[in-house]
Amino acid sequence: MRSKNILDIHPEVAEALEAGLPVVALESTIITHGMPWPRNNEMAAQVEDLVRAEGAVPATIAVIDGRLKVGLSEAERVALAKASGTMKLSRADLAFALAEGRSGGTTVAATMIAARRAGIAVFATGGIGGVHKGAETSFDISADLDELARTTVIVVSAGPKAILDTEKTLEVLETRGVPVVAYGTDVMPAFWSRQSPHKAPLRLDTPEAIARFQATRATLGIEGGMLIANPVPAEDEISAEEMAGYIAKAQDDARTGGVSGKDVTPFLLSRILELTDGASLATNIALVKNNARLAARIARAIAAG
Ligand code: PSU
Ligand code: MN
Repeated sequence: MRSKNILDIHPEVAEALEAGLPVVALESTIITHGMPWPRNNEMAAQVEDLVRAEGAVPATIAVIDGRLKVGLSEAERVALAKASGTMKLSRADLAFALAEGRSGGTTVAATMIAARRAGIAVFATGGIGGVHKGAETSFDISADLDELARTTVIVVSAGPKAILDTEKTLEVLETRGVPVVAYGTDVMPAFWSRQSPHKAPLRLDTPEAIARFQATRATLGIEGGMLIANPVPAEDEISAEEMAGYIAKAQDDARTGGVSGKDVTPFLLSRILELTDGASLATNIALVKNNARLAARIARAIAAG
């Protein structure tokens, strides 16, 4: 699966993969488009440290000057976090950025493609993209959902972002055969909040059980990813009722401003940050850390398995 000429695998990551040690992939659209400087860089550094503290090697994935990086040096991470005009890369344009020598943050979809190629089984993010509210007219459905259906990587998230239509997102995932596993709860979490109104399709309570489930799928010859929905810690959550008002206002502003395509998610996230006076960003950072911790434990369970 590994192809050294297209991937720039950081030596620390390459050694860990060679030795069968636990590795956790991390995305970079959250750095380039999801959070403002310098919090994005602080978050990325803290998440990497946390993965190390849990006994796994972090591999932040991004495209820098046409090279697909699996694991960044500190200087590369800082430059990416500071840069403006970087692309937001998904399945459609990952290869474009490589062919054209561009730089960009990789979304969940593009990070999964690179992780799979590198031989990394587990990936931590904040929230996946999904079916947007109003998708029945806008057709705005994230490529993350199709990627989950086809690429065998375990994705640890805090549930679909609450700016999405959770019910429709769950329907699409079910149709495409993607297992959605809530961690330690029967209820689907909703990113900034621990609870959505929806029951989780599946529930597991330990990293070992998640590793066993994915191994059993592989034994059956079932390809594709799995979505783990890990609720944000109680002390960091913002209640769904409180978020609903901010989300509706941000969506209104997006509509009025004619925001479309790949700009929708970054616009909504930054507008919600303003409306909540920064509280949504603190919660976003807390939930990414929480997901990185669980991803490291799953990677360890797989490596031990
Ligand atoms: N989660 C966050 N912040 C983000 C994203 C997720 O907390 O910025 C990014 C992810 O990279 C995800 C992308 O893949 O948003 C989805 O974008 P879209 O809806 O355009 O597919
Ligand atoms: Mn979209």
